[in-house]
Amino acid sequence: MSVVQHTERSRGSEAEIDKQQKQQKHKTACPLNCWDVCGFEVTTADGKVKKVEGDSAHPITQGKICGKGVMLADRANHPDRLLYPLKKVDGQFERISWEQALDEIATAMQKVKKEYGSTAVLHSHDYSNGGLLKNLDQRFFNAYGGITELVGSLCWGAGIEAQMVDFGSAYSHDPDDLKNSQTIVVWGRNVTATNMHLYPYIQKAKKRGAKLIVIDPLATGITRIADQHVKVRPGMDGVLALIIIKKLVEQGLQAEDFLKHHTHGYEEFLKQVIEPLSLDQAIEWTEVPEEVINELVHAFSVGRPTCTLLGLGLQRYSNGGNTIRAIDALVAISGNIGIPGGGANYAHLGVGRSFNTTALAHSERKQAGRTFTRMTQADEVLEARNPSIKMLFVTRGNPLVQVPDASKTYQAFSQIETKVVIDQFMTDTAKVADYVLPCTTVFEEEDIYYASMFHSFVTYGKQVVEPYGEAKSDREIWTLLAERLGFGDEFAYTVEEFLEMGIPSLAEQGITLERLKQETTVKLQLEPVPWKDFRFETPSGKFEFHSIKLEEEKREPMIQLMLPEESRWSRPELASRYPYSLLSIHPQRSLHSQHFHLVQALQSPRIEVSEYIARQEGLTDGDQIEIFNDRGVFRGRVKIVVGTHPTTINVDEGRWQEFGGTINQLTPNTISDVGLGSTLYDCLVGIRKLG
Ligand SMILES: Nc1nc2c(c(=O)[nH]1)N[C@H]1C(S)=C(S)[C@@H](COP(=O)(O)OP(=O)(O)OC[C@H]3O[C@@H](n4cnc5c(=O)[nH]c(N)nc54)[C@H](O)[C@@H]3O)O[C@H]1N2
Ligand SMILES: Nc1nc2c(c(=O)[nH]1)N[C@H]1C(S)=C(S)[C@@H](COP(=O)(O)OP(=O)(O)OC[C@H]3O[C@@H](n4cnc5c(=O)[nH]c(N)nc54)[C@H](O)[C@@H]3O)O[C@H]1N2
Ligand code: SF4
Ligand SMILES: [Mo]
Repeated sequence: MSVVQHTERSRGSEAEIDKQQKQQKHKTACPLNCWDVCGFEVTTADGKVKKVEGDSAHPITQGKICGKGVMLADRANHPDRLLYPLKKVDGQFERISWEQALDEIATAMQKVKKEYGSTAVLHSHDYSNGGLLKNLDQRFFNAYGGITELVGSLCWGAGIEAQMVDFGSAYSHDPDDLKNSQTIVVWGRNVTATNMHLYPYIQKAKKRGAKLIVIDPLATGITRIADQHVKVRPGMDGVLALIIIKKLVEQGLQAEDFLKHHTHGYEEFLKQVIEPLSLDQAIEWTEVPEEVINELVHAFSVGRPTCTLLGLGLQRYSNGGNTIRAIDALVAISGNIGIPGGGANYAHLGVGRSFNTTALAHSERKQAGRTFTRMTQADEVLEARNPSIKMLFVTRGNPLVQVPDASKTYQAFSQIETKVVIDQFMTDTAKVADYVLPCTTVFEEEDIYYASMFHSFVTYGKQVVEPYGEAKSDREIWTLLAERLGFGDEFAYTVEEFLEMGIPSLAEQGITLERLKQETTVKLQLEPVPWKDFRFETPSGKFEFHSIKLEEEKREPMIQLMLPEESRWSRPELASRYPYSLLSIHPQRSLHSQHFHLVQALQSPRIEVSEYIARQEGLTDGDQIEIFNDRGVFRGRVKIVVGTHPTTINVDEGRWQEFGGTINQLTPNTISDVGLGSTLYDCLVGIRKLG
């Protein structure tokens, strides 16, 4: 070996050693708005994130995460990542300094407040990052004087209120409790795509002999392993639940004792809602044959304990609240409430409620206020007077892609004088802004991740790398703006002090910030079998078929048999023009719009049609078509899918303009029956083949 070679070799291995020394592993959490809130193990080197893996010590994650979590490293390191503040000048974005950006934004806010009042500012946000400190946006706007805020939810609004009305709150069983179920009903939850860590629990239960029924118009990963796939017509699940109840009661299979002692309005419910419903009518509406309805009666009664795992898709309809109420009623009447292995598992509010977010929001500082709903924000911006909306902040959201009736949102936002977007990428929403401020990713900030809808673990996430470029955390941006606006004292706290502010109620469970930092992932003490004492949080203390809360609010108190707004029976004329139901479910490989630029396979628009539709319209795979209704049009290539409801189409949501545009050009921006929920899937469309 020559001398040169030798020195090169040793230099190489020194570099290797150097590199390995610099390589470090850290624990943090997935910030994405997902059921699972995984624990991460992150490898860093040279101040960059190198790799994201699942934390093997996290009891739910068990070392496995989905591709969206893995790709967060690519998102952080992406060449298109925003790293400097930008200002639009003559239609083009120019790099400016933070000083300039913050000074100009603060000046504009002062001017707006003085001339029009603080409610001339709108904050349009969603929940794309599940960190506790993300609630500081509210603190900022409250201290500013109170603005126009968004209420309601594109996501789960109708179902949450439905469960509040029926039970007094929304709690789920611990995932481990699935070991006690004889039957599992996955009702509109796309387990393998959206909630992958539920899958092994279901597999285990199946191996043990539990029966799996999936009720979903589409064929998904979980329908593949189901013993029974019920392809209900979209929006008709409430009718399905009611007809199962009718048969169950006719056969005397109801939980008599529970109904007698722990429910309110049962007899009235039977008389008003169940008795008038005919089997033939229910079969026509749901398209579920009688034999299958009989099997479902069996599954909820003889097949007990029956665990119902509700998804959120089935309540994004104009009748969504009553759909969830009808399913809650079925679970209650069949005696599956408060027992191990049972439950109407929709959400898990216990987790969020364990945190003191109101202390972080500091609402006492608010002097004025106005609310728009998330669904109707565009209409309300267009109609707003005294004051009209002069300034817009968008954070933790991409409303131009994710909010229904997208062309209206575009129109409304475009007319607002000053628009500020805080994001990591130049999204479709950022493109219409006047100022775009670059924010850090999960790896560049410290927080506690707590927002699971599925399990009760919370994870402390430390900062594992310095902010990239000039990116700043949302907290820091609010702090710097607050200082300029004269309420810097509201933000004169360290990250640690803010985190402490949000967790005092955890102390009762022996959970302190110190413990969270030490153990990273800690389980909250939540009841694994909710309602086991049959003491409900409703006004009557009982499960309410007839809601006292709704009655007091002068709204319809009884569970209603309701059909979706856009159906052949509700709007025959509309249905004659637009014969197909359009779903726009969550993409498997992207968290809404966040991963489209990272996955090439996602970038060409795809319209999934059933074999029946393909025959009706003379379509073959790859044909270029457009789907349309009165609100808009969407173009893409046909993909024929098997095993789905015959007249249902799906186009995954989240698509950027440059990859074919959002499906929300077609969706309605109306509000659900109960709760302020969206009606995104209550949508009829027609098909046109392109030349
Ligand atoms: N990969 C991935 N995972 C995600 C997300 C993501 O964007 N991508 N988003 C996260 C968020 S914010 C949420 S809210 C959750 C949502 O989690 P899910 O509720 O599981 O997901 P959705 O895509 O909203 O819809 C779920 C299912 O509802 C079905 N469905 C639609 N209409 C009906 C109906 O009328 N009846 C019945 N029975 N079923 C119906 C759809 O066919 C679909 O299979 O997922 C989270 N996880
Ligand atoms: N057609 C149709 N539309 C839907 C749905 C559907 O099923 N069909 N689902 C609805 C549902 S369930 C939901 S939850 C909504 C989701 O709607 P959004 O939350 O608006 O969707 P995302 O694509 O996740 O956009 C989040 C944006 O926040 C940015 N971001 C990420 N982390 C941070 C951060 O820490 N700070 C700041 N400032 N920004 C950050 C991301 O880069 C991204 O651009 O969409 C709804 N829209
Ligand atoms: S998106 Fe969900 S499943 Fe994927 S890593 Fe994050 S929390 Fe886990
Ligand atoms: Mo959501």
